Amino acid sequence: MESMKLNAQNLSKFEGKVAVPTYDRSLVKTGIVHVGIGGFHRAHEALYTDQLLHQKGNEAWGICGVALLDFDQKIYNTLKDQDGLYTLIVKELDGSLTKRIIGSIVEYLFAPENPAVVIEKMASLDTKIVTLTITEGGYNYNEATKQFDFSNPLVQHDLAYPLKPKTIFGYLTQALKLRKERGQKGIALQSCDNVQGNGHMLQNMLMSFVEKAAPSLLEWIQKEVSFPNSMVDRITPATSQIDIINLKEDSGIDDQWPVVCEPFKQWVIEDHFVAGRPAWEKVGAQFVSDVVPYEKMKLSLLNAGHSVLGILGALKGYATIDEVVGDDGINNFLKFYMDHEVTPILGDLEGVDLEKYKESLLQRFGNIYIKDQIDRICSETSAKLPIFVLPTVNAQLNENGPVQFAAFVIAAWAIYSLGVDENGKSLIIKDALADVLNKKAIEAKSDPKQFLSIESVFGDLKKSETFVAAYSKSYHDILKYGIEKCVVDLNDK
Ligand code: CS2
Repeated sequence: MESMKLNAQNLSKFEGKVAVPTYDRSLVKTGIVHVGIGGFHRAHEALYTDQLLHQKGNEAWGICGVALLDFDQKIYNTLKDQDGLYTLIVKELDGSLTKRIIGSIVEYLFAPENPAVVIEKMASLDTKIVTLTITEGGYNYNEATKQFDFSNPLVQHDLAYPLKPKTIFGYLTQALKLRKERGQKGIALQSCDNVQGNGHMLQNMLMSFVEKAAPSLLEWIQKEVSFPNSMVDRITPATSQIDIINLKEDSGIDDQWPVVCEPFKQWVIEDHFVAGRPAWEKVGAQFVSDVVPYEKMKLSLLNAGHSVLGILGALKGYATIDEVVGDDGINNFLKFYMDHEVTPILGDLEGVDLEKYKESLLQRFGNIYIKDQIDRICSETSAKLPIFVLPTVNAQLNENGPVQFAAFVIAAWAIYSLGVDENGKSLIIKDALADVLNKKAIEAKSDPKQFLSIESVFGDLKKSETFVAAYSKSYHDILKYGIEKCVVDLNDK
């Protein structure tokens, strides 16, 4: 099929082929500044907002997408080139594709190019919410000290050059400072990351930074700014070249960076927006008074489940999550982990059928059309496990409960961090702590406990004799017998 470049001018030509924004984008104002315009945001918040913009009266809620890191230049360039437009491709369970061009990102900024413009945008009168997807590691929280990590060189930079910040904390501080100086009202800062109590985490980390950077601002923030917690969910694998080519050939859309995702989506939000908010409930978001139990369930079952499949699967040489779900040994291992180690610590969740939830997760993970990359799942594991798995371990240890399966996963991660799978193929470790992980993984070969001594990841877990015993046994067993035999043995116990 003949293809045409995706941009505002060509938009009407795609009508009829796929769903397109039918609202007048030129009337939409930026009410939300969003930082982190990767695939997940574009499959989730930007979609909810696009759906809402189709209903009259919501023109105040367009999104300005901010690329914060140098690394994000490519996505910024693409959005700029395509007037903020992109295609969202939902890979349905039966293999069919539902495509939709999303129009809610009406402005886009590349922060490293011009930090002052981003600060002004966040401080603008029209902006009512700053939302964030800055990843688990973006909160700059140190598991060992349980504090904001001031030793981070980027944080040091922001303290030295406040008007040219590099971290989200530097940006927010400057923007809030301007708002205060101009006598404006506060705004809501909403984290959309996979972090337990993500709003609280954002608040605590920001306040720690402000205490050093601009202490006179603390009181104003306490009074004027809100930090709603939220639970976000939609599996969004990295877009492949094949997705791009198929879109061009099948629908004639020449989109440099479409987003692909699963059909399921969920957004549970605490209704705590000091400057107003979009009526996202009209398009399926749930507003609740306490989101923490939902987050706990999602992080410790879905995200942890991903990490379990990812780490064990990577060692066995699999490339995608659905392949691992097809491996009976690992699949049963995950079920055991969920049932025996996670479920007991979740307690009763009102209105949630946990058994159904776990079943639905296995179905979602097994979607053969998604082809979610193990590489994506295993990237930045050092920031993920402290959120996804360690709270479960700590809760179980407090109750003298079982930690065998979690210990096995961590032992597998120590071996994974050597950078070679069980077939002798190298594994590329994408992790901010890659060097430390590798160094400790090498030391662990003669003394497995060494891996647990990375305090910024494990805190004082190495002090638990129960955990260390289970972990060390798993470590030796995996090296001796391999994942396949070990998971079967564990499942049989
Ligand atoms: C994944 C998440 O990054 C990960 O390890 O578990 O990106 C997951 O796909 C999303 O949180 C799903 O909502």
